[in-house]
Amino acid sequence: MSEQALPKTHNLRIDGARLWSTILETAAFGATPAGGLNRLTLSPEDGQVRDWFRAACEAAGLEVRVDALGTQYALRRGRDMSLPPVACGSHLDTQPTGGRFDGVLGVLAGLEAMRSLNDAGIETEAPLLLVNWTNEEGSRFAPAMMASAAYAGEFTTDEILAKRDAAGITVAEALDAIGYRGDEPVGSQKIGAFVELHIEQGPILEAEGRTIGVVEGGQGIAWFDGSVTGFESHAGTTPMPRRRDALLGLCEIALAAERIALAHGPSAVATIGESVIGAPSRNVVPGRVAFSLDVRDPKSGTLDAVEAELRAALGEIGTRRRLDIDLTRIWRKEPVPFDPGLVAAVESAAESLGLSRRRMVSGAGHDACNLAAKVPAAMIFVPCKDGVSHNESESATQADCAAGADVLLHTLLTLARG
Ligand code: HGY
Ligand code: MN
Ligand code: MN
Ligand code: MN
Repeated sequence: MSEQALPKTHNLRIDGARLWSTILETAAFGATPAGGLNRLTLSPEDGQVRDWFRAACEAAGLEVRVDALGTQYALRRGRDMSLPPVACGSHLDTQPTGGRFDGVLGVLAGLEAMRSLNDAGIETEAPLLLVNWTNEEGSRFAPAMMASAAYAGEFTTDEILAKRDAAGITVAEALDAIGYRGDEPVGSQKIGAFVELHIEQGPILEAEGRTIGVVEGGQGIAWFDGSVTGFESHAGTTPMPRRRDALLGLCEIALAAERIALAHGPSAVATIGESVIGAPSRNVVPGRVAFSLDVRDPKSGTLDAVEAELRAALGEIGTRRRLDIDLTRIWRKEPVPFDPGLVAAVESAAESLGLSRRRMVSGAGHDACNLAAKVPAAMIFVPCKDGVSHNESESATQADCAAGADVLLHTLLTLARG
């Protein structure tokens, strides 16, 4: 296409230094001494970053609304307000040992795209929308991607408001505590399409020296709550063969989960991320243990097979060790394909920017994986150092963040006809 035929936005780029400074500025809310973030959903720190986000959006001329689960929607008007907005965004909540980029990059790159359009005086045909989804991480309140799941109709608002954290606090109480229980009904905000920029949280892009991941979908996820019940007894007087040690039972369960995931490798993964001994005491043989289990694979059939094989293993462990073992599935997210048209729009944006790229499936869950059930959705990945995430050392380069934000900007321009 000749230069004069190119759309006037062809050479538009975001301001990478400004994007980077917002990432550093918001990293102050919930900063940990190790340089990461501990900004659990609906915590005071989450409230602070939400306040920052609202002020920054309003300063950029966006109209900010909040729904009944605290999700923030920042609208940039378009020429034709009868069209459903083209949306971007992600989440600002983090894991307890989280990093500065997981979720944050998608939200702040969306803000940077809006600011860059303002600077260039560009108005799009369709309105644009920037979203900060409540509780993507699922660390404090299960399941993960909770608010976008409610938006997509997987849960009712009341079901989510009643969820409790480990301290027994409900989502409703936590929202009220930070003043983010909005009046907009969940799902009332129209969205015509949703594009989420995110760090890959895995090693592929970095290993292949590529800048952009054109994400075709998300893998399946199954979450379980488990318990092992044995018998508390004296650590000094109970002979080893007579013990019904719940913790040793859990150790065997963990090793069985690893063995079964490896047998369905290389894609299947299984993680016991939480375990609690009931009434812990250094001189009592543990009688009760509670644990969580996270199983993932790109194929539903493999999720089923891993669960079935694990249940068989638990039966054998329980019989041999005289333990009662319960495993309850509390959440299942099927593998989800993104919209081929949107995936192609992401790919051609990356191509027009001359960025190295490859198609891939997301190993992590994302809000886009829920939106995809309701509207066309797609994702853009950029590399993170050593593929590390959900770790305080998580890091990405300013150049890669800027490249991802440029792909987001040009994908939004294509979809909203800037
Ligand atoms: O669990 C996930 O995949 C997401 O990071 N919350
Ligand atoms: Mn995330
Ligand atoms: Mn995460
Ligand atoms: Mn996400």
